[in-house]
Amino acid sequence: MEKHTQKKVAVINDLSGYGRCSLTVAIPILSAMRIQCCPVPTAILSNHTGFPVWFFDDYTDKMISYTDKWRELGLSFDGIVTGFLGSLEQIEIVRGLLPSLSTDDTKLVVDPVMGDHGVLYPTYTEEMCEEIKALVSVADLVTPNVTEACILTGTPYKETGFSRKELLNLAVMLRLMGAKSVIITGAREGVYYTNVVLERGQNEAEFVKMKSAGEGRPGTGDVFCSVAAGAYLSGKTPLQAAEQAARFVRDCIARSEELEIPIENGVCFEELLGKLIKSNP
Ligand code: PXL
Repeated sequence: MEKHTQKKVAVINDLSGYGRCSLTVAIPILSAMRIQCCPVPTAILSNHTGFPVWFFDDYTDKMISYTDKWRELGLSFDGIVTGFLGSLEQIEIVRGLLPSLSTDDTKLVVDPVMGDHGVLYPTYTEEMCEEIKALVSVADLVTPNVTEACILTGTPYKETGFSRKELLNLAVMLRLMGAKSVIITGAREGVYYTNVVLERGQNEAEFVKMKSAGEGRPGTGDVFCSVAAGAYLSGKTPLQAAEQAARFVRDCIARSEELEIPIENGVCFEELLGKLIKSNP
């Protein structure tokens, strides 16, 4: 028996070599939060799909053999975090993998990475949107942005102007689909970004409001999900997790503006990893 209290998390997400998203964000952030991060790659890309061109190598047909070895080794995880999934079949495979990576205490965090600003990512299809609902239905915590929450619940998207009641309804619908706790990220309210938190068993949502520190950037959803998942898996409540994640994303955007990082390069979260280390002693 190993004498440690460190948490161990399997992160099912893509490896995009350039642009700061998915695994290149999750691994350093979870590590800084003192969590052992074990990646399961879903695809390998040269860079994220917000650039005009990219190389995309789908990893679907390797994922079962890859995780079979973990099963043979008897590995299980305190948490499983899923992010960008590259094909319909892959979503089915991920659903099938969950039991072999889990114990009764494993928490599943699903970031249904599908799109932003009302538009699906180029590799995402309508069929995949349907299939991801099945993954959402078994999640302990889901972290969609407003676009993803709208797609999942069949709600017409608008860039801004959702009322608090409409945001609560979106979260309630996601919980009715089966997700235990819900954080909807990045609803625009004037110069603020509001995150909607509906915790397990609660009827009222909490709203975590942060003043925008600059333009939205790719990968901020991945940064948010990684910090929120790290906090949640360390025993914080979804509300505390959302507060820590929202603050961190805001600070990352502010620093990226200061350093004049091009928008498509995401946020320079590396500059702020020290904060995460200090906040999780
Ligand atoms: O940040 C979400 C994301 C994840 N993975 C890939 C992406 C994107 C967004 O563009 O392209 C490959």
